Amino acid sequence: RALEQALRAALARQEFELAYQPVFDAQGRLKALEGLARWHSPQRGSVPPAQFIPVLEEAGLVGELGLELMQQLRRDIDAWTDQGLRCPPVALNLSSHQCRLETQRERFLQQLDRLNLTPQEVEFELTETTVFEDLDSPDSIVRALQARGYALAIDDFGTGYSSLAYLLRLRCAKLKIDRVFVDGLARREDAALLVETMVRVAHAMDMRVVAEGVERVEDQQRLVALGCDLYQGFLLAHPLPAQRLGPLLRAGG
Ligand code: G
Ligand code: G
Ligand code: MN
Ligand code: NA
Repeated sequence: RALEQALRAALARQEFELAYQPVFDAQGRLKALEGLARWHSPQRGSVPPAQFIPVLEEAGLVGELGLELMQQLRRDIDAWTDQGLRCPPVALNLSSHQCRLETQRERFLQQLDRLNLTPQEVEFELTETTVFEDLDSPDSIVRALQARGYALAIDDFGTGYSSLAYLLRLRCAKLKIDRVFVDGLARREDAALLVETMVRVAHAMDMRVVAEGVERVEDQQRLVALGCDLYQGFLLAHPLPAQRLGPLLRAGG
């Protein structure tokens, strides 16, 4: 495919960057960042990850992207540090396709070591496809990350068919409630009931709850009332390029 060829070239030319979406607590303090892949192609312009991640996955290249983004993260953290800025932990998304092969898992862990990305600096977001396939493998990347002290978050919670089952198989630090439950929450009693239940379950298992896709003040107010811990969404901040995070990081978290 033409797109696949273009993506191979883009990886070789290091055309991918991370954008960082801030995550805040109810008092508006910066608590985390989510790193999101961005491809600025000279030929195609900005291509959304929803278009290129599946192609990279199919082509067996999403692991390469992951390694590249870790390097990008190291550079960005170093640049912030040089400017006297301190950043909260940055969460990277982990795709099931990037840890299928033992060689991929080894390269992933080696890259973390080589770049000296510590658990204070980086966390990982997993979806249930990632978790279940991986946990069945004898040298699971997810277990290896946990053993090394990296915080894990369950992403897009509530949208898969087996979300509750994996709470039993893996202890994570954070649970990220998918935006389908957050959108219009203030006017939807059914959604509010589900969010309330998810918060109760998460807290009982000693997890912090992150609401994703917060777009309205009234929805956030409802989330606060329901006991969510952290908030992420266009209402609060869009994903930003590293150079534009300065003022936020200076304000401190
Ligand atoms: O970045 P949004 O802005 O469009 O991201 C769309 C989707 O792509 C999300 O589901 C997100 O988890 C996924 N995504 C973004 N960046 C990465 C990445 O670096 N690795 C993986 N595996 N998925 C990513
Ligand atoms: O699947 P994941 O949770 O990693 O997806 C993150 C995606 O959600 C990114 O594409 C990001 O740009 C997008 N996103 C972040 N905040 C909002 C929001 O408030 N509304 C919507 N619709 N998308 C959001
Ligand atoms: Mn995510
Ligand atoms: Na998500």
